[in-house]
Amino acid sequence: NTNMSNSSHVAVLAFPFGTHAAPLLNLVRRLAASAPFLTFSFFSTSKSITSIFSGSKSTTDDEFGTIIKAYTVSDGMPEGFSGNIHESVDIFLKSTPENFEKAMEEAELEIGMKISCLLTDAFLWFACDLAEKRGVAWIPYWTAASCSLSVHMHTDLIRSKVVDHSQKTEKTLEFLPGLEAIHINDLPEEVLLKNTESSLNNLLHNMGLKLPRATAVVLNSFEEMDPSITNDLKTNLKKVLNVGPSTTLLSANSMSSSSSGDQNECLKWLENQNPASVIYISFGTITTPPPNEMVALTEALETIKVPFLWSLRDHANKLLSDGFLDRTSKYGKFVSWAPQLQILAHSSVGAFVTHCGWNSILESISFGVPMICRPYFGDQKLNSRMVDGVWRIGIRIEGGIFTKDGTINAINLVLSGNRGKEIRENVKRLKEKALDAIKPDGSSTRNFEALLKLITSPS
Ligand code: U2F
Repeated sequence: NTNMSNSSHVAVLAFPFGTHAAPLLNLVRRLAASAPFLTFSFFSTSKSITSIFSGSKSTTDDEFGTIIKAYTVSDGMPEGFSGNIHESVDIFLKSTPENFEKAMEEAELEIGMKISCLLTDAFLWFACDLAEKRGVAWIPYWTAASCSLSVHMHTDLIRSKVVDHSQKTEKTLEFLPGLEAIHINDLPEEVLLKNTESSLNNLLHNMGLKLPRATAVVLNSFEEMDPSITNDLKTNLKKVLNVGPSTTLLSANSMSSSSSGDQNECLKWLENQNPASVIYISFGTITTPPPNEMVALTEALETIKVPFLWSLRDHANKLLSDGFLDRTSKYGKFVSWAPQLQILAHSSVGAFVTHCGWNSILESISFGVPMICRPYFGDQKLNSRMVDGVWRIGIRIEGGIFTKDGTINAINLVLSGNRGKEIRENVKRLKEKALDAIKPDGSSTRNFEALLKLITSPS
């Protein structure tokens, strides 16, 4: 119904840190391609917009001409601010929701159309009130896994069960569907902290309380991955729509090595390696392992001389020991940014050493690559327990941190050996389920269509 859709102006509110805004923009691009009469305004900080919109302040879907226009919101940072990410997040959060409200009013004036729906990062729980004030739908997008969403939904219950913090290590979440194998110690640190102890933990707690009021909660996952958690979420939320993995992700298979994303010639390098022989290493966009772990990891690689491709930010190069780059140049390659999708899609890659950020895990599954997990913060320990103990598609590094021997064992175990074989078969099976979910009659496709219906009909 053209008239109906014509009146829809979707405001998209991004969380501008880590890998949150890019998957949200991917989702919006998919929606724009399917609903050419919608208008999308995308709100984020200037830095985030510059990085995800690759230069231009709006993006057009070529086939349909739908425009997604970017609007800048203040990040609250004083001129010349040089704090760390945690400080930046705190300052940004203090500027909300006023910064978003101001930019939304500007967009409405400029476009000449009232906002009819708020599609936001789930972190931005205040959007619940903004939407209710405007009488429009709030549709939050959870950019991580179902397991972490579940523990934030059940934070009060978990806190009531874990009165004595000394129980932390051994106790499991046997009272939560699908999370029976999770240890208290695997939880994001925010779950057990008091709300006053950090603004992120306040945010996550508030989010858990507000989400039941959302029109629908959208997840970057697929139902078949966590059926019990999905069912449990469905009993606590109005609508749960798993729409992943993103199809743009899977089209990486067809990207050519000459594409602009591979200035460092990673793919050319991979061409010269044996099938399933290379260890790909990346710790996402925020984390660098501490110096002692960098030493352990490099010593392990040098001892077994396994071919490796390592995405390592420039500032972390100094953590490598003198001469390491030269000594390993025959079988190792360092780049400051890698075309991760194409790398994981390459047949030479045998395992992914990862910090267990959700995007990395989903990408690894989508290309059937087993994982070696060294989680650092937030949802990562929880994700890694699921990878190792529930989905059985990878292993957690022994003792939780990189040691030379532990790393050698992990690499040998995943690349060869019986457990490695089982892990490889499991991840291939899960990959097939992911592919099924995004087929025309798959669960994620049906959920995506339901989402489309929600945002195209006026509230
Ligand atoms: C936060 O995660 P990160 O940004 O640290 O990590 P990922 O979720 O794994 O996302 C990293 C993305 O960056 C890409 C990679 C992923 O899409 O393909 N990338 C790349 O293209 N080239 C590189 O050299 C390195 C990375 C947070 F820390 C996590 O705990 C959360 O799970 C996550 C999602 O909420 O956000």
